[in-house]
Amino acid sequence: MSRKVFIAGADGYIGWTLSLYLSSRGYTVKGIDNGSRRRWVREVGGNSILPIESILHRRSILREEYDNIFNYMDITNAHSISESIKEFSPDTIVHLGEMPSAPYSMMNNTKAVYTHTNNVTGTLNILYAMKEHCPKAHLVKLGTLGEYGTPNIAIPEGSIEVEYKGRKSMLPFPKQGNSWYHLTKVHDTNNIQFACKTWGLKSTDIMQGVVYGTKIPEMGDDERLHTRFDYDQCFGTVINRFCAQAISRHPITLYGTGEQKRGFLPLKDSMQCLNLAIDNPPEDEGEYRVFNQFEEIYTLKDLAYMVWSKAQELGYSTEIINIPNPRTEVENHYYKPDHQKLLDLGYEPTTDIESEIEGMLKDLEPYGDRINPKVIMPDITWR
Ligand code: USQ
Repeated sequence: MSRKVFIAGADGYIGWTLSLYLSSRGYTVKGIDNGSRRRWVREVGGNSILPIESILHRRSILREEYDNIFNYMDITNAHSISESIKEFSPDTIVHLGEMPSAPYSMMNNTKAVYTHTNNVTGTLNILYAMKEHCPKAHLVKLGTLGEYGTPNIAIPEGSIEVEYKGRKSMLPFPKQGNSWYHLTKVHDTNNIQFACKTWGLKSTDIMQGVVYGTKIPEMGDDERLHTRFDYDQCFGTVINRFCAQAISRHPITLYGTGEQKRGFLPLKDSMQCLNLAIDNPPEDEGEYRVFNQFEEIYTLKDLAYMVWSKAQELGYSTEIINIPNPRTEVENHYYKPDHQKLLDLGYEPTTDIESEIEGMLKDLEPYGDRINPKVIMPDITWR
């Protein structure tokens, strides 16, 4: 099925990968990005371990190889977004264009306000552009499993039946985001639900877990197609960081006891799931639905051990250290989000995480000297 897909945030870890994934499958893609991820990472002293092309080169790749579009654009500029969406007239909008780091948002007052302004404004601009120019399109919005926090009950995909004082109602599951960043996603969720109800828009809010991985098969060994791979305390997600630490023989940094549980999925599964959401839009006008998107739940200490032992096998000797948790988060907790809807649509999970980790270590190996050990230890705290 070929669709016209507008991707906001097409230069990011997931955005660039999705642009290639859909382009190689014949979708008509228009990506937009203003390169802010590159600036945020530079600002915190980080860099992508895998070398990546400039936005200009990425633009040429999409145009010359797939006849697709990649424009430089700031999502907080309402006029530009509106005109761009009007001109392209997409049937799907995938919104990945947000500041994605919890620690970055917790740095100080300025960063908290910036994160809220950037994320909430961008989503509102997209909602207004959809209302004006493509009200029948489907918004696939990247939310996060972190919107729910870690409640002591199972987490449904969307609503929960509540009985109170003898009456029952289906209500949105309570959100307890654990950083200013996670809370911006909660605000987006409320705004999107309101827009669907009020204007009849259709949306899938993806509550995605922590993504890991260096590449997808569509990238092959072509360096020009690399997506970024961050490892600093703000923009490196936990498995990616553990692999970078192992490669540079830095101790693997478990925050607190490491008993924390999270939902994880490899980058290629994230692509498969987003593709399923795109190909299977909600049927009804005004429909807002939630997918919990992850493959499996792991404790952090099990992951640290998996990375440590694969690294040992490959000749990288390192150690696992427990450091005082810089975040305020529950460490020993129940965690059971439902995740049936994507499986019902045909999602086939990658189940061999250890092979994935081995592949990541091997992919990173040639670029190990690009790692700056000074940006690995965390110094941003929640308190
Ligand atoms: N952690 C460590 N050691 C590290 C880094 C992190 O133990 O060196 C721990 C954290 O304390 C946390 C867990 O690993 O308990 C996950 O941390 P993370 O930085 O990988 O993930 P998080 O801050 O939750 O955010 C990431 C993405 C975000 C996405 C979210 C999905 O940056 O954009 O929304 O994963 S979820 O975690 O399910 O909310």
